[in-house]
Amino acid sequence: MTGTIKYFNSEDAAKVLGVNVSTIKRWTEGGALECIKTAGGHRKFLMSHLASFVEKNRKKNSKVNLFTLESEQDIEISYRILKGDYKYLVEYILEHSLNCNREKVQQVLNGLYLGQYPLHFIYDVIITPVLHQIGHLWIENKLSIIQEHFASQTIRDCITRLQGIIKMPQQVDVRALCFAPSNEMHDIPLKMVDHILETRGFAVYNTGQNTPVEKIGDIFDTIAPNRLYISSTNRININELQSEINKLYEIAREIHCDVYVGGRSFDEIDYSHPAVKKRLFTFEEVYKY
Ligand code: B12
Repeated sequence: MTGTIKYFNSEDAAKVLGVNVSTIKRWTEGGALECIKTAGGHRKFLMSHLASFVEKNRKKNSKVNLFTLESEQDIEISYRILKGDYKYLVEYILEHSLNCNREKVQQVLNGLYLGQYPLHFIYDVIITPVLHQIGHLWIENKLSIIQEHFASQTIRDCITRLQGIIKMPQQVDVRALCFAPSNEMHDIPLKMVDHILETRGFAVYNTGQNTPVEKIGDIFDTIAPNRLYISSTNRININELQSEINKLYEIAREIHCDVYVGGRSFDEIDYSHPAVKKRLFTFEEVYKY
């Protein structure tokens, strides 16, 4: 895991340790932080130099910008986040979600958010590719069904916990109902939609997995949502699904509620209804529209 990085320069070391380059220089000159000097006089750092500094100087290191650095691997992750090495981070999350290692997955997600990446970006560029990878591995019989469940549950938990550290804006007067129809167990995309809408200041009502449509009229009366987000991935019984979704479109139209749809079922499900504003394909679009 640590094999590919050979050296950090002073700027990298400063970013990883959360200090200025001048502080890095001072620490190296004072001998507190080891380094290698190149023939041209530049400082180069090995991961082990930063790790042993962190180990010996926990107090000095209190201003770290992403998370507490306690091991070489923490430094590596912090560095990859700062460099935007998404391919590495996707692989890392995949590996640790398959092992149900929530702590490691959470560290990366929190680190990305604290590193100023927008939530929709984290979902589009990191989480979605991880979930797609899990799908590929499963199709290729490289994962057991249990491993697939382990991984998706770990991710589900970690995105929920990430939501706990997100700074919420002031509420605006928009009520959004997030809905997953009957037989729909894929609720991770809907959760991510829900989280993004919260960051827009909307009041969000999420029905969660597998929601029958019959009683939905009551909810529309009580909440009077301005927006309805329908998420559908599973298309086992397409006719039943279409008729459920048609009911939702109709109820929404009656109360002038705008409908947004998302998920791969809409490759087959008709969404050319006057209530439907848009089919959304990315989490960035959920943030934008
Ligand atoms: C995790 C997972 C599960 C988990 C779900 C856990 C959970 N709580 O969500 C479990 C194990 C329960 C599961 C079960 C099943 N699954 Co599954 N699952 C997946 C997996 C690996 C990831 C799904 C996911 O979250 N993707 C991430 C989302 C964000 O990506 P996306 O779906 O491409 O969506 C994009 C956009 O459409 C948009 N979007 C998606 N939804 C929404 C919603 C809104 C409102 C908006 C605005 C946008 C939006 O965001 C994404 C960004 O590009 C996929 C593989 C894959 N390629 O996705 C299979 C996959 C979806 N599953 C599949 C299947 C077949 C099943 C089962 C039938 C398996 C079985 N035989 O039991 C069951 C069905 C259960 C049911 N009744 O729903 C198939 C679906 C094929 C199809 N033709 O529909 C897939 C594609 C795997 C495969 N390649 O065969 N699954």
